[in-house]
Order: sequence, then structure tokens, then C-alpha cells
Amino acid sequence: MARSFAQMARSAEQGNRTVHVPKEPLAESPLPIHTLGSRELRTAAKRISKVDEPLRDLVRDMLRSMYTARGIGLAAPQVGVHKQLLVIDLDLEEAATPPLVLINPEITAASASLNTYEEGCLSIPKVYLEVVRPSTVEVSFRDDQGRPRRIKADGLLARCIQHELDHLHGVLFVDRVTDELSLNEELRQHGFERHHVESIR
Ligand code: GNR
Ligand code: NI
Repeated sequence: MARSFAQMARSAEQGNRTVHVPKEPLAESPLPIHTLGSRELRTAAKRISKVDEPLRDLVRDMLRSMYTARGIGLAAPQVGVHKQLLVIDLDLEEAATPPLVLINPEITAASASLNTYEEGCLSIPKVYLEVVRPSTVEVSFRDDQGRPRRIKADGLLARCIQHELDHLHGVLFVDRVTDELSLNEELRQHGFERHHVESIR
């Protein structure tokens, strides 16, 4: 969708900066990442009505937190913010590759073909389990300037987008694991107890 001259002039006046932060990890995460058992992860996110500088400040802090934790994605509810916002960067080692910022993302189409991938989550440290999901998805969202966008994703990007979208609805990848025995074993091995398991199902 084209932006009007007035909109562009307003952006210029306000000096809308695109979000850009170094990818190097910091000594400490700017925002604390909630882990399995926290109600924050089970609270649905609300639509964002205005993409402004305070929101972009939050995006920068989420990016810094993601880079510090060495994750490839981070959804706002993971840092206790219940807004429909997520960040993704599949290329942590390449400074020139910009991250993706998705505001109010919606999956508009998903392939009938499925694939299996071993997922992990910054909110469930060290737990890795196979999850089956659609191989490709189409997503509509707004970018960090509030512009409407649409992408078709496959491979790891499609996987990551679906994982992050789930977070916005209070859904965690362990909810989608079908092998119950592996799930319980893997959770146990990484310090999660029965009451954590029960709180998620
Ligand atoms: O860093 C992450 N890696 C990952 C691997 C496979 C599938 C999904 C992901 S996302 C995850 C970061 C995270 O927890 N995002 O919510
Ligand atoms: Ni996650």
C-alpha cells in the first residue's frame, strides 16, 4: 500500500528511525525472558494500534534480548509484554542481514504439506523436541514503520514464524509435541517438574 506524501512528511519530521541494534550479546538481557511455568507465557497478546517511537524502543530491547540469548526469534509475551509483536533473525552471525519485525502478524495461508523439525524455545531452556507443522505459510503483518506487508515463508523461516505466532496466543511448542513420553522425559531432564507439565496441558 502506498503512503501519502503527508504520511511520509510526518515520518520525516518525527525522524522515524528504523530499528537497528548490534547483534553482539550483552552482559545481561535488557528484558527478562519468562520460562515455562510462568503465566505470562499463557496470556494472549493484544493487537497494536499505533506503531510509534515507544513501540520501536520496545522492539530494540527485544532484539537486544534475543541477540543476548542467541535465539532466532522472540515474541513479546516471552518478555511479559502482551502485544502482538515478534522479532526474528535467522542470521545471527551476519551483521548486514536485518532482522524481521512483525507487528499484528496473521497467517493467511498454510500448506497442506507438513514437516517435522526439532524445536527449542528460549522460554524452555535446553529442551528440544520434534514438532510437526505446515511446511510453508503466508503471513500478513505491519513492519516497524507501520507499513502493511505480506511474505511467503518456507524452511526455517516458516517454522520460526509459526513458533512465534503461537507465543502470541499463549501456545508453546511443547503443546504441539505428540510424543508424550519423550516430552515428559525431556522436560524432566532439564529441570522442569510435573507441575510445570500439568500447567501447560
Ligand atoms: O531460538 C529459537 N530456536 C528455534 C528453533 C527451532 C524452532 C523454533 C525456534 S524459536 C527459538 C527462540 C524462541 O523461543 N522464540 O520464541
Ligand atoms: Ni519460543
